[in-house]
Amino acid sequence: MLLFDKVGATISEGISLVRDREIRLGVTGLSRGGKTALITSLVNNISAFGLKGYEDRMPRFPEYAARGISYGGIAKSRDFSVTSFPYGSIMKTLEQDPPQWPESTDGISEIRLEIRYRNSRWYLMGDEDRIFLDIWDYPGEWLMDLMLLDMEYEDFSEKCRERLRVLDGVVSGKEFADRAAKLDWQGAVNDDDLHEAVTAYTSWLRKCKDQGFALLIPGRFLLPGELKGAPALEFIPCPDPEAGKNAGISSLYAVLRERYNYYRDRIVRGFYRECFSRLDRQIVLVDCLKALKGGRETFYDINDAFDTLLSHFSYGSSGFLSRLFSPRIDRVLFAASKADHITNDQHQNLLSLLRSMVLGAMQNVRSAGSQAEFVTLSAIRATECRHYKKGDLDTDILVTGYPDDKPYFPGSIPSKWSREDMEFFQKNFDFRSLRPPKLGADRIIPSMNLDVVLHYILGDKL
Ligand SMILES: Nc1nc2c(ncn2[C@@H]2O[C@H](COP(=O)(O)OP(=O)(O)O)[C@@H](O)[C@H]2O)c(=O)[nH]1
Ligand SMILES: [Mg+2]
Repeated sequence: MLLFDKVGATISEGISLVRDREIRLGVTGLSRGGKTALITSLVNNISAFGLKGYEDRMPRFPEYAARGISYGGIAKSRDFSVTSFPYGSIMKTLEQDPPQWPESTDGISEIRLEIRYRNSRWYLMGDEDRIFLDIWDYPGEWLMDLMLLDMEYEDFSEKCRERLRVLDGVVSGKEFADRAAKLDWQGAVNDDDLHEAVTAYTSWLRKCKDQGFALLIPGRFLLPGELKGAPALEFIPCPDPEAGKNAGISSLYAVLRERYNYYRDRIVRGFYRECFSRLDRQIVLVDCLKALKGGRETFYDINDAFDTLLSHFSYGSSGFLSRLFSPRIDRVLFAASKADHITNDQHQNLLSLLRSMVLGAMQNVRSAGSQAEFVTLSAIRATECRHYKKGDLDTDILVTGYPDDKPYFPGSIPSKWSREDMEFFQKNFDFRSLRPPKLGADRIIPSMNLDVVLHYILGDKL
């Protein structure tokens, strides 16, 4: 009997190996876009898998009931060099009285969950199988850096000059330009002067980011993670296209080119190899409301950023990255995050807007043979939408779980970009900073469309 059990185990293990047993899911988006909130909510909701009555929360995840899914716990990470996603401490802040939103973090983190389910294959019928969902949180800002893999220092400098020119009307780059022009590019490095120029460049990037711009390089200047203060970040683009011509090997120009190369080859490529190239699926969070608030430039910048960003998801045989590694993302989900800021009647518009923002990027994904879908999402839902009818007034309104918050109608969302709609939105939309919801006795985080996300990410693998 023992022997039989053993053989049985080996056989089913053997078969399992052939099948997908792990899904590596990347969650990305620009900082403050809602990544931490989404991962927290995913972990929280998945840990409720198998609880009585939970299927009522998953109407659009039919595999949930069909496969008898349950939660197997947080599994050991396979990569000990990566920070664990701090689920426990985030739950503590959410369960405080009053609840707090989790603090913002940067850098990569990972959490691996075990999910159990009943097998549907005839030869395994009734057996319980398991799949690991390995979730990776990484900043979208780092993703922008992937374009550097293809660039020499000269190309990088050229690209930055172009960005400085294009954005100049919105965020002046004069401070940086002045400091960079004062440096002696053919002479030896003066660390203090260089540092001031780096600081000026970083502060320009930061201001652009505050305006909602997304295509900002190098990404680590904004979110350095463990590289804070490291010499690898002490470089800047060269403002003068001719400066490299007569630069000797110990000149400032040569030193910065070398630092740039280090950044590209070690840091960016390292991120690509360790994290990005191993993902199977990807959720891209887009904070459309923030883009709308930012106005025309921001809106188009995010469009461009997604084109650039998503060109790295498309690994058709001609993609330059496919020559280097073998990425395998087969599904991308674009999610308009924080959708609890709008009423139900506006979701269709938000979805159309999201589509219009990532249209170019989408075509890349699809032509590479991957699938892409769109969804509106609230990971940690702070409001509920109710219908209000009194006299002539007939409208959807939002209510929060806090008695001192008055119900309100935030306003409507344009379904696509137009100057008039955008101006109307900026003037009239009531964008409140919402307090996080108080969790009930079941400690399950309320959300919106999380079942759609889970179906898309997990459904076909069960
Ligand atoms: N109302 C609401 N706010 C959210 C939601 N998700 C994120 N937020 C807000 O956005 C902020 C940034 O989210 P976070 O997950 O930390 O972003 P990250 O930087 O991408 O990890 C949070 O502190 C919340 O204020 C959501 O589903 N609903
Ligand atoms: Mg975060």
